[in-house]
Amino acid sequence: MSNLLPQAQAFALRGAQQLDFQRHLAFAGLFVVLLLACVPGALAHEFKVGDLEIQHPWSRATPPGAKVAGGYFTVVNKGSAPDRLLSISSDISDKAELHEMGVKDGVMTMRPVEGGLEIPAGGKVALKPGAYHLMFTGLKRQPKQGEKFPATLTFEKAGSVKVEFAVEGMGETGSGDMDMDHAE
Ligand SMILES: [Cu+2]
Repeated sequence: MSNLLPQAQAFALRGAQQLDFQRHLAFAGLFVVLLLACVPGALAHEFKVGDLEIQHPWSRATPPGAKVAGGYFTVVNKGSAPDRLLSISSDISDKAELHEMGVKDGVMTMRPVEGGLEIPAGGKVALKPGAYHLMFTGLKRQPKQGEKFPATLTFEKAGSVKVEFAVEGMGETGSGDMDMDHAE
């Protein structure tokens, strides 16, 4: 009896610790949920092909009659060789082009990226408003906020991968980055 007591105590203590741990876990889970809720567009979705990871492709709702829409995502290259994003296609538009933005004589300009976009070995490239981005030109319909539309990205080495662009609100700039509207 006398040596049962410490065991019972130890058992009770372990139970309490476990409960405490579970409570911490619940709080941690809640914290993550709250954190995700605070970051716009953080309902993360990603796609893999070869050594590449395509993170959170997103686009923006467009006003009626608009002929172009932007496309944004981050490509992470986990491999030891560089790769190259060569082309993009989607049913939502006639064409999709890779653009880069720059400042020339104090004026923002954008131009097509020639020869594809290099994704360095072990590095990443972010396509975002005000920088490299996709442009869906000749829209066949307006992307609507809350929907997803499919597109295919083709890389030189990794090949093709089907992704889905999450359509966000018209004013969405992607984590507060500089924004610029495309002329039609
Ligand atoms: Cu553009």
